Amino acid sequence: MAPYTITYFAVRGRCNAARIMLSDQGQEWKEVVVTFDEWMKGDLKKTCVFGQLPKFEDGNLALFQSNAILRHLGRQHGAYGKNNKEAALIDMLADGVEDLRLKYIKLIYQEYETGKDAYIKDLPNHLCKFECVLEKNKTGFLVGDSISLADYSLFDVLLNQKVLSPTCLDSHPTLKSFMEKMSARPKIKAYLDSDAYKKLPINGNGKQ
Ligand code: 6SG
Repeated sequence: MAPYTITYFAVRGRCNAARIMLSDQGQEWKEVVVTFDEWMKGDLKKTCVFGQLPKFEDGNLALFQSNAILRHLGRQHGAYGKNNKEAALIDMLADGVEDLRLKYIKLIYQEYETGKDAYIKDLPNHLCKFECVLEKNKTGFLVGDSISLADYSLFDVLLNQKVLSPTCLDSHPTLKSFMEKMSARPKIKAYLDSDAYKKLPINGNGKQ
């Protein structure tokens, strides 16, 4: 058993991409689920570097910040490019995904009722950037010819966009086929079909 522990709320949220990567890489991990009441006591928060979850433990290494966790796993499992130039492009793409993720999180937690229509209307302007990168690279991955942490992160964020707006990929055939190929990877498929995955809501406030 790999020495990995994820401490987080009972949501997919900011751990979904890491969980998908761990599954695809054939890794096991332990989940420590933190309830709202436990979190509100404040004892755990005090021990978190930025006062937030997720916390990820790899043996005696404790990591916070979901994207740092993804990059650590990318380095450990060969999902961070073949060289420094590919790694730089992977960082760039992962940061692009983070921009869309932040916009999505803002919608979900701050302005779902008032902002949803405008968000969906603007979504193609974000999706087309990733569509373009995938079209140019031609390998089915964002960078180089093998899967990277940026692919896992994009896959996760797009799963959420499809729930929010089921038709959003219809005008983006390359993204659609990216999603199909990622979903069909046997270990990802098994994880997405698992009860552990299905029982988790996407977000902490029930909106999606
Ligand atoms: C929330 O924002 O779940 N962490 C969140 N919230 C609690 O006191 N940049 C970093 C990163 O990438 C962002 C971390 C992130 O890792 S994730 C956190 O720690 C805090 O700030 C989204 C999520 N939200 C659910 C939630 C948190 C507080 C209220 C709703 C769970 C449900 C109730 C309590 C805990 Fe809840």
